[in-house]
Amino acid sequence: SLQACLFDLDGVIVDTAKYHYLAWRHMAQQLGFDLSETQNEQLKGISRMESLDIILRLGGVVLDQDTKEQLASEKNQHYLELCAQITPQEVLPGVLDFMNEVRRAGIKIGLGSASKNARLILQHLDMLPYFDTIVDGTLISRGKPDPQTFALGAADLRVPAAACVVFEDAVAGVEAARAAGMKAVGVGDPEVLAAADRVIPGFKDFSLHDLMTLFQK
Ligand code: G16
Ligand code: MG
Repeated sequence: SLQACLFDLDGVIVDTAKYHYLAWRHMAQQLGFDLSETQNEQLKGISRMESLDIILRLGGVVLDQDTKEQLASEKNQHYLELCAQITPQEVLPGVLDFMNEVRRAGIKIGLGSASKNARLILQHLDMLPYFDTIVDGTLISRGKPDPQTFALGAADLRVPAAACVVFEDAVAGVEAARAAGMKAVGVGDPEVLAAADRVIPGFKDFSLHDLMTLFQK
């Protein structure tokens, strides 16, 4: 049965995905091409440098390593400026109610984010105390869709993968959860997240009982 809930950060707990998109799009436009929202889907859950490689490929631009690192660092500075005014009010609807219910039921809570800024964002949201473990982009060597992020979270919580449910808004994240042997609940569009075991639109009015019901045959 369920022993841990592992949450992605961007797009699940808070909509920082929109800030990532703004910052990447700005960079692309400076390089002379645009980045569409559809193209941006491919970047969700993907590490910073891998995202940059995908964007440059989309724009047909080839750059040397130094220039790429410079661009990635500028994008991150722009992203952090956009994130600077994040307050606890930006926690997505229903997330805290759901997490409080999960905690009261004795189920552990973990974060599994590709972001190197995850702790900072959680701090802005006053949410650090909710987590029994935090796996972020500073701790992993293989990003999503590799299972490492979620596998590390479960190991730290000493919970078997089969007893974990992962909440993810990204295709790569759903893939990572499935590859880790966990149940994947997609948060967002069922068409985009077709590989998830179940898909919910968000946490508004979503209870632990609803989660249990989702997985009853
Ligand atoms: C997030 C975003 C990705 C972003 C990645 C790295 O992952 O979804 O778009 O590229 O983190 O972020 P940073 O540049 O802050 O290290 P997640 O897993 O929280 O959705
Ligand atoms: Mg995400």
